[in-house]
Amino acid sequence: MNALSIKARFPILQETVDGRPLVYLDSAASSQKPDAVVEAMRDYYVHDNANVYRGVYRLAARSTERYEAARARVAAFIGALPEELIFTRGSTESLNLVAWAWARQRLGPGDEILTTVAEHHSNLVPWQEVSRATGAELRFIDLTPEGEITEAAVKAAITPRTRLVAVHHASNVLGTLAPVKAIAAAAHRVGALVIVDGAQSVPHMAVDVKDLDVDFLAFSGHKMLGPMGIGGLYGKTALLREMGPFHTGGEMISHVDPTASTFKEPPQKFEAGTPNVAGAIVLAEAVGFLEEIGMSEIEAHDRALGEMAAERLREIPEVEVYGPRGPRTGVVSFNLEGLHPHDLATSLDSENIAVRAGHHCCQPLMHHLGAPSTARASFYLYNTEEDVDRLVEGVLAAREFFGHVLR
Ligand code: C6P
Repeated sequence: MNALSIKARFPILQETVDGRPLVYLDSAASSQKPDAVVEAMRDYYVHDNANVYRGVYRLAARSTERYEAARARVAAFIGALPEELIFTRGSTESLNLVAWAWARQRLGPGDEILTTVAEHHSNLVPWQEVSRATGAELRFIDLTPEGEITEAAVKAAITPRTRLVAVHHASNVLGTLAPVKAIAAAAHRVGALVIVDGAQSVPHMAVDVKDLDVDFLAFSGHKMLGPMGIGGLYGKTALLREMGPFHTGGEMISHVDPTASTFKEPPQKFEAGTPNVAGAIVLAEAVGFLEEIGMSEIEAHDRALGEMAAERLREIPEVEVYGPRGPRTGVVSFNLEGLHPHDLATSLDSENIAVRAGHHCCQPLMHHLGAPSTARASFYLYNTEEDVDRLVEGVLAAREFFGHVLR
């Protein structure tokens, strides 16, 4: 995989500030977009724009066909059937859909929801609210001190009362991977469902929902080269069929009387109102781009850069790198002793290096790690070893500049 030639296909990464190119190390927050994706957006609005399902004219039919073709392509990317993929605004909406349309309808006192303190707030707060509304108890799988989920801890936490297990696939703070397949098997043994937050895995590795045997999987298009405002929820057909709707309104109904309605089959049952047609079509284009490069190549590339950055940063005595050594996605969280991560990120920005700093929407995990906040570098297919060099040089320059504070 030639990251340099891939980088050349991302217009924003060709721009310079003070003659220096941007080193973009915040893909976990949102990825950059290749030319083909930017063009696909324009192409849809120039040639095919019309609302879907509603019109009988040819333009509307074309738009509908492209929307459904996009569904089939994105579904295939995660090993799903088209009818098992609901287009949503992203991971947050997908997780909330399950919280409202499944959990709030099915759970009650005596039931348990199992999750971890390493979840992004989007995969924690909805379950807190479900617990408050239904009386189901929210329980936590023990993490290792470094923030990992082990199979043993999962087995110890699951009880006959567990009805739902909600876990991340890849951590947005540590880049660690959860043993999702084993979690699903353990949950299914007690009749519980598993919802996986795939926001940080689907963009970076081949994810096959059938192989993992998860019941629901949430992901975001904007983290995988697609546009903002589009993402997906995979759900097993039988579950989607028996669930009631989330939002209600146009095009999700089959018949409406003044006082009651019947609903379409999934996925339309869960897509009320005008969907993000352009977003879905452009996301399919992004999926094509990722497939062209190859997900196993992308996974190996991101992991190699993440591990290289972690090792090089660990060599700086004043730097603490969080999380265990070993397999990770291309995400590295770290701190420079004596310096607030916001100051570190601002210093890196002055070198045209973009990293995120803060709690990364994971306050309970920060508490677990004993760090109120961290700086985070996240790598993707367009990053190069030179980007790692620039990051390490930037951290050394910050150490130099703030030396009086650190000493
Ligand atoms: N994490 C980050 O910088 P949305 O915003 O709905 O596309 O994704 C939410 C979300 C859910 N789960 C995980 C594991 C995530 O990482 C995110 C988004 C970004 O880490 C923005 S907070």
